Amino acid sequence: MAKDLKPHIGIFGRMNNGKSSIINKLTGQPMAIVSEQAGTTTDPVKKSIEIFGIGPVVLIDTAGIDDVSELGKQRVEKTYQVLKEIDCAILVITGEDFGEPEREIIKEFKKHEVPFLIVHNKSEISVLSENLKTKIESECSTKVLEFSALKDDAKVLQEALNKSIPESAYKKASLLGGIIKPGDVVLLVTPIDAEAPEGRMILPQVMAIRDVLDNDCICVVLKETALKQYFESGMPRPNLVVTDSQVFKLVNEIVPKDVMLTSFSIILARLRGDFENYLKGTPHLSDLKDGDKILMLESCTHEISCGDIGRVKLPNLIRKFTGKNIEFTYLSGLTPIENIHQYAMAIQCGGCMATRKQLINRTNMAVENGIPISNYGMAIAYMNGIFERVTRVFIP
Ligand SMILES: Nc1nc2c(ncn2[C@@H]2O[C@H](COP(=O)(O)OP(=O)(O)OP(=O)(O)O)[C@@H](O)[C@H]2O)c(=O)[nH]1
Ligand SMILES: [Mg+2]
Repeated sequence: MAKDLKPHIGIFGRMNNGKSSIINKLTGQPMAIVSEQAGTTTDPVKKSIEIFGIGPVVLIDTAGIDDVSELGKQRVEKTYQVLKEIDCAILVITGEDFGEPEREIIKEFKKHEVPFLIVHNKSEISVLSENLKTKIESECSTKVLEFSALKDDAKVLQEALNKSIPESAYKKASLLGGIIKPGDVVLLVTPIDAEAPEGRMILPQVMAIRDVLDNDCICVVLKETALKQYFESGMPRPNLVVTDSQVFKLVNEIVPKDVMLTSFSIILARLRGDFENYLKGTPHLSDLKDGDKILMLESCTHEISCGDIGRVKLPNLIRKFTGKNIEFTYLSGLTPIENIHQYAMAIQCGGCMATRKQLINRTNMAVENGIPISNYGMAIAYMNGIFERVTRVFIP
């Protein structure tokens, strides 16, 4: 979780522009390999560091965007992958070189909504001509910062960087943020059955308890068997009830209709992924036809828990729910999605090993092509008939 709190900053530009030197300058330590040889940095390199005036960040050094050799093309591809996980970018240029490679990457920054700053490095040799500077600044709607990794103090760059990092990069992802307020009573219904781990709670429950406390609310944790008693014995009325999906039916009956009710799977989906589009896409499960294909996007590699849900339980449930002959294709990690139009729907796993940004980028291709998306937890909630009530609290 802590990882989400650190802004991720990528550094891009042509080979030999001084990208690695700038990283070293920002960190104040020789962290990245610098050499006069073009193509020194080959793979994206992540460094978790503290920048004066900004705090802890993750800096990502990349290979040059102008490497046209066969191997170079693969490196450039990896460099472009970095765009999917950063909050902010530095584009390094030198001399009077501003052309196709720069325009191409700027187009991607814009597509991924990554704020960027342009640094003209090696400026102790030559500054950018006024003409080109004006052209770049108007074309990119951003200022060009003159800098020399060799001679200048890092401060000017740190200040510019600080302004470019969006607030969202620091924001702690909150499971219940925005729907509860300080002082609220939040009731968590956590069944303890044979599948529950010995002597402890499962991760989503622990995360929810912590989140309720972080939001300065009062947390009540009980089993479904104690729920009726809770409501009948004059205990404080909860502002929100979060339940395990397995016992939804019972909880739905006991919790008064005017009390907000949701499930652990839904709040997790909201934390990790494109929740708005999951909300819109999930009901399409009811429109599936014989022969439709569903793309299952797996972002983690735990074979046992997620694998079983995604490869066995969920497909069985979908076939049973729709009564149709549905085909499933599985894609794991960051494997590129090919021919998205062949799919009637895409369903993303819970993504507990991925960041929200990675997941959103993963499902974006489907969204852009008008393919409905859902996620494991939301699809299960929908097919269990609880979708409407557990998502109502999130619909403005
Ligand atoms: N004169 C001058 N030289 C610089 C400056 N910054 C970096 N250099 C030199 O430029 C060369 C390339 O620097 P790197 O930091 O390795 O450049 P890079 O962009 O990481 O290069 P690749 O990893 O090969 O893509 C080295 O010889 C650096 O010493 C600068 O501000 N002024
Ligand atoms: Mg380098």
